[in-house]
Amino acid sequence: MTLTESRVEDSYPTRIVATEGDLLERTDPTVWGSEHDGPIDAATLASHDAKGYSIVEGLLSPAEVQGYWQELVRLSSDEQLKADERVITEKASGEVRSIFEVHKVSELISELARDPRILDRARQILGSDVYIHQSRVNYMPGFKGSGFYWHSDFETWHAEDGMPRPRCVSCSIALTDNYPFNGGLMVMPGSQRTFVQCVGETPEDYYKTSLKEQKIGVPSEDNITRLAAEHGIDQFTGPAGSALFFDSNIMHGSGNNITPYPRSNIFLVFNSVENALVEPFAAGKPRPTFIASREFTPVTR
Ligand code: 6CS
Ligand code: FE
Repeated sequence: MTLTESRVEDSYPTRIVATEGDLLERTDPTVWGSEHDGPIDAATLASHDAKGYSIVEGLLSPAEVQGYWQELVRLSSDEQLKADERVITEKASGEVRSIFEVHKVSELISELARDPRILDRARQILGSDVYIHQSRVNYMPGFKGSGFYWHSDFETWHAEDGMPRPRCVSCSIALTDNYPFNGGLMVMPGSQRTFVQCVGETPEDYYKTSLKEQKIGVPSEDNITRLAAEHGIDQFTGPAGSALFFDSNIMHGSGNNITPYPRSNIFLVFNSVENALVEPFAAGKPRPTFIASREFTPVTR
């Protein structure tokens, strides 16, 4: 087998050795399915295609939110789990920041990942069967919750996990009220159509620091400024139970949370089974499977 046969084409080169990264046009659709393929109506699908995100108010009932919130409290107070490598703590306070592969840690959240209100939307947006690429809870505790700098998830998943194309969608479910002032997720609508090359090679075992604070794989301030000028910034706010579906390549970030009000979300990341991971495009070896699953079996109800 020649080298060219074994190498999947890299349409989105990143982690380059250069002084500045270029803005590359995304050569893939944002939405692969049609309004006939699931619960999302034509207008909402068209809006998601344009903006790279869509919101479902009240996806979970107050009673369901209460149940998942109690599950998050149970998980974050499980001392045995705290020693697990899937638990990421806050750099400054040591409080639980995220729990990865949470759909395998919690049966309740595993059921949520198969819930048709979520699964059928992910399938419709991606136009295929899907599997869970990554799941996590972000606690963003009050007073000490630190945010996430501007980034594209796909840039990391392409570079470090070997995700070929941005045929991947995240569903963020608010388990606490998301206000503008308690670290609400900010997105640049329409930015998913631009792939921002990042400068700097991926350090070995980078996930051990990047999940606390990402410094490599983040766009330059000039490129963030260009995208913000072109697309503006929207903020995902809404009552607990709301869900945000967002494209893997949309530029997003969140601020710190110094208010008393936690901003806790469950994230379920669905990748198309047509977009299974290969070798990393810009890292020495793949990240652990609790961050980037390599079980490509479709999620079924
Ligand atoms: O590296 C990752 O996979 C994670 N990092 C961020 C900042 N967002 C996506 C994902 O959870
Ligand atoms: Fe992210």
